[in-house]
Amino acid sequence: MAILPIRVFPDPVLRERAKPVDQITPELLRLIDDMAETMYAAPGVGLAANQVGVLHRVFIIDIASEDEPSDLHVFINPQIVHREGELTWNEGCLSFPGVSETVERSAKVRVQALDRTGTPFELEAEGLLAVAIQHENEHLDGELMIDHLGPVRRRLVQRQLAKHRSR
Ligand code: GNR
Ligand code: NI
Repeated sequence: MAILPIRVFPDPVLRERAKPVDQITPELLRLIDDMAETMYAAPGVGLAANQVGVLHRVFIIDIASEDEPSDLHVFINPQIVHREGELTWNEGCLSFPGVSETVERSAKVRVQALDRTGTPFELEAEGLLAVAIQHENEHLDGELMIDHLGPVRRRLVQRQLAKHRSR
């Protein structure tokens, strides 16, 4: 396994749309393992393939806290098929180091995807898991946390990023 470099805004690959996976190959499984190692090392609660420069529709999430056993969810070709309610959450993103911003999301989502064996599953999520699913799913469409912010907050994020870079 390997820790992959995480692409940071404004890397153009973060604005690309990832392509559906049509076959689960050993290379894809290796990518998923490397993404997991990268996410745990960061550490982060989720990671989308775009963030390591690969344009496949794959993301992973683990929202288990440090004192709990790891609980890795792998989503291949995910689709959010139902949304309910609204919430706001203070989000971070590994592609925006040093930044956290409050974002409005759906409170509950139902998502369909394939797991790492290619088996379809459906998951209903709320709270942080629901937020992470929406955040990661947007990465696959080239959408980012800052797209949810108004112009003032967005400017502030640019400044925080610049500050973080020169630290
Ligand atoms: O590590 C992460 N934490 C997080 C916190 C609140 C909402 C979303 C996230 S996702 C983020 C990792 C990341 O950038 N995934 O794309
Ligand atoms: Ni992110």
